[in-house]
Amino acid sequence: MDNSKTFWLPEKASTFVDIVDPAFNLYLYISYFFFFLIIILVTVFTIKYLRRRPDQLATAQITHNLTLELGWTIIPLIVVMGLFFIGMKGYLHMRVAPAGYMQVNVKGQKWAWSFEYPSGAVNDTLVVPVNTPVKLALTSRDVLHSFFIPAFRTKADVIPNRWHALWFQATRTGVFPVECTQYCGTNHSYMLTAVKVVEADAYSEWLATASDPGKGKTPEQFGAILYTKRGCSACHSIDGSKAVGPSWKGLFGRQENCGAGGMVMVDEAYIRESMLSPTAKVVMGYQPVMPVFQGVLSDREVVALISYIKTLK
Ligand code: HEC
Ligand SMILES: [Cu+2]
Repeated sequence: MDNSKTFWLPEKASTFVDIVDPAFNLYLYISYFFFFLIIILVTVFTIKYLRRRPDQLATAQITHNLTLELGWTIIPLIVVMGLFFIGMKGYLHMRVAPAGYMQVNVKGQKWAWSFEYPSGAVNDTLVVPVNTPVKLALTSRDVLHSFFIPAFRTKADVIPNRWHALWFQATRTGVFPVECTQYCGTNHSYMLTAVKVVEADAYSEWLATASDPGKGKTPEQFGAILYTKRGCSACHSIDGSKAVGPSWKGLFGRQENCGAGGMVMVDEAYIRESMLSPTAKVVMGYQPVMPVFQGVLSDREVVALISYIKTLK
């Protein structure tokens, strides 16, 4: 099978391709048919019924024609009902995950995704085994996002205080892009990640390491991993450049102007507070947009992040 993208459709990598692509092509061909039919008729009638001389008689005014009216009501109705049936069948299939699926919880936040596995593993890309039904339960920590995997032909809105589900079964290994398709703020267009589809053994191996990411690492090394895995990198640079949030370079020991909160000396307690209740002290010149990490980061992760920030001189 040719899995590459076509002019209209992205590359193919899930079982839904067999449902979505034929339906899409059918709608497309019907649209082509009527598009060209209308263009041709408009052209032909324009030429045929053009009033060439001022004294030429206008065509008779026809006000009713029962046969025509029934025709243009009943034929489109049959076409549209057919399309509805095809669409509904595919939709129902794509909504209900088959028995024996594995579940991953997905959280959207400005402007990163985190994937939480039943084993406790947390990752910033989605890793799944090939040829296995996977159900995603999606929710958002802040605003409306949307989770779209073009190569799998599946998408769901990601809404705060609510869980949405989608499922898929990947048909081949590879790395496929994931996009956010609801405008969610400044860095919406960078809210990208990927699904990595791997063989079953590679998946078990990955899951074992991912379930214990701090294993054999110093807190500093673990913190560096969390910086990207927990999405901090979406808003904080480590090279001194200003982003949505202040850079972490030289943060530890700096005097920070927190407006009404006064001048604050950045120490372990302050960094901890910044993660767990970001609005307690908001740094001057920044918006209070940082997600709350209370109940999200474990104590060990908080310590690791603090240790990492301390190394960024
Ligand atoms: C959506 C953007 C965003 C994300 C994601 C984010 N932050 Fe922030 N962060 C901010 C902003 C904006 C500020 C400054 C305003 C404030 O103090 O709340 C800030 C402030 C901070 C501060 C205080 C910095 C200073 O100069 O005083 C720390 C520490 C911090 N964040 C840590 C983290 C950690 C750790 C993570 C990841 C687990 C993270 N942030 C994820 C936006 C973000
Ligand atoms: Cu988004």
